[in-house]
Amino acid sequence: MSKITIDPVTRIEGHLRVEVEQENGLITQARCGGTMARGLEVIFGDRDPRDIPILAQRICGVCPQAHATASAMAMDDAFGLKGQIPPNGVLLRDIMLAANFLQSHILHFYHLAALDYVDITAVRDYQGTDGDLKAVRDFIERGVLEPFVPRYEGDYRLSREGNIAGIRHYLGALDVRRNCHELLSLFGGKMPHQCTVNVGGVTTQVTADRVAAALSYAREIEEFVEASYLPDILMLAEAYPDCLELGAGCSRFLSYGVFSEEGLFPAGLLELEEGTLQEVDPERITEDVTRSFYDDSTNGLAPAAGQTVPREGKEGAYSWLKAPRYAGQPCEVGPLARMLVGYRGGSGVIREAVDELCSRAGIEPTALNSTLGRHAARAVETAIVARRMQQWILGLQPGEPCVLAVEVPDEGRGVGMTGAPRGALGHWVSIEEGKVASYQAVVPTTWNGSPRCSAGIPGPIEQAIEGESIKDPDNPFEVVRTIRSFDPCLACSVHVARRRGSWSATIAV
Ligand code: NFE
Ligand code: MG
Repeated sequence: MSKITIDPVTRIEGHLRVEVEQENGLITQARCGGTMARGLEVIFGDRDPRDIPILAQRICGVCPQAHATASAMAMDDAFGLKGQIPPNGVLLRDIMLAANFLQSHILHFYHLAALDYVDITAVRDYQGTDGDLKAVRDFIERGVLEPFVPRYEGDYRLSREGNIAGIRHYLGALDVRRNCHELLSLFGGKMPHQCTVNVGGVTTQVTADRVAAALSYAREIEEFVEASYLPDILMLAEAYPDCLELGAGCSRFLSYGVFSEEGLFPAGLLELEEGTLQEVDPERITEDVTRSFYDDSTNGLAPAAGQTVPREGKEGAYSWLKAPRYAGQPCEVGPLARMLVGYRGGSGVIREAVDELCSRAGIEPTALNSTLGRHAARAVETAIVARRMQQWILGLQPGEPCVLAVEVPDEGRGVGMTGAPRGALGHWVSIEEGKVASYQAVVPTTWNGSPRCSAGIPGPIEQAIEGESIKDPDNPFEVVRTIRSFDPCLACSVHVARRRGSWSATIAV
């Protein structure tokens, strides 16, 4: 038996440490720990509620729009405005969140995960005329290999042409991501961390020229997804079929739904093995802190009553992530969860897109519950969002209102449950004397990357790694491939702060 420690796991967002025990190449135990502490929920305490949708974006620079959206929805609820947001405001929130989904998914696939499968050193002997590829070749020839190495070696299987195509799309994806941000900025002023989504709607104006510009960006983004992203996934499915057979997590999938288009991304809890799909009951969500660096007195609280009381160095703890549980069980969240819940939950758009990709790849939809399947599900979701978003843009009404006038209530409680690129996202707020009295965010990577709970049940990423085989303990590429397929973001999932020097007794909010 030996232990392998990967710390930090690179090409993800944030600080993740993974320890695995292996015996004769079989992983017997995995522990996933978030090693960073931050502090956003605490910072929100005692502030004007209207500041929070702006501040909450600072939980993360990759998915800030999801936090703005969830926070604005929580405030709509607490202010008594749920269901009253002007149609333009609802659509703009969807469009801006969609732009961030596209940016985030394309970032994750091309700039973080693809290098697990695409051998970038194949560009070394590139003799063609593409100026960008020649620039990468010259860069590598100078001996500057970061950010492409260090990497785990030993399992690059694409043809030379396949690798070159992957590298070309890696570069093209940089421009596409800029376009996603520019699209969002048309309505948000800037990106990351736009300035217009707030309680009551979106503080901008819809004009015909902005609609035309947004549509043109969206069409260009969709072209890239159809011409590069989906074909690249099919190329990987052909070259790495074994990656479609490993890496299943807890096989219990949770989605809160996302975007306002009726029936497109339904909410649900799918138990894949039992084949059951249930409605989501938010009352069944709790956060366990048995193996997390938080005070045991806060164990098992529902988010609406949640507290954040850090206990650095707590005996037996190994992560700054709490362990969210639904009815006591861990759940996988993310594009795979949304695609499987949508497939079972009657979304015609999802069913058609999943069936099309699966038939082109020659696989069954259940094969998506795997390391490479998570990438395929994310690509399908990207295509759906890129296509539907154009309809949402066309639904905007120039000159019509986008936001309500609001008044801060003395008291209120609210919840905003939606989807972030990485999965189900919930924000819970309570307001007292017109100020934020408490705030809790339960975030996708907190679900996926959670440590064990009081029942000893490992989190979804831990479960996905346990039982995997590794060929070479010095190059555990199987482990990082599986971890990256979840697209972890540790900034989102810890969001707890340490005040200068020591933890403050008043840190609980
Ligand atoms: Ni920092 Fe995030 C997304 C959220 S992940 S990227 O998507 O919320 O936990
Ligand atoms: Mg939290």
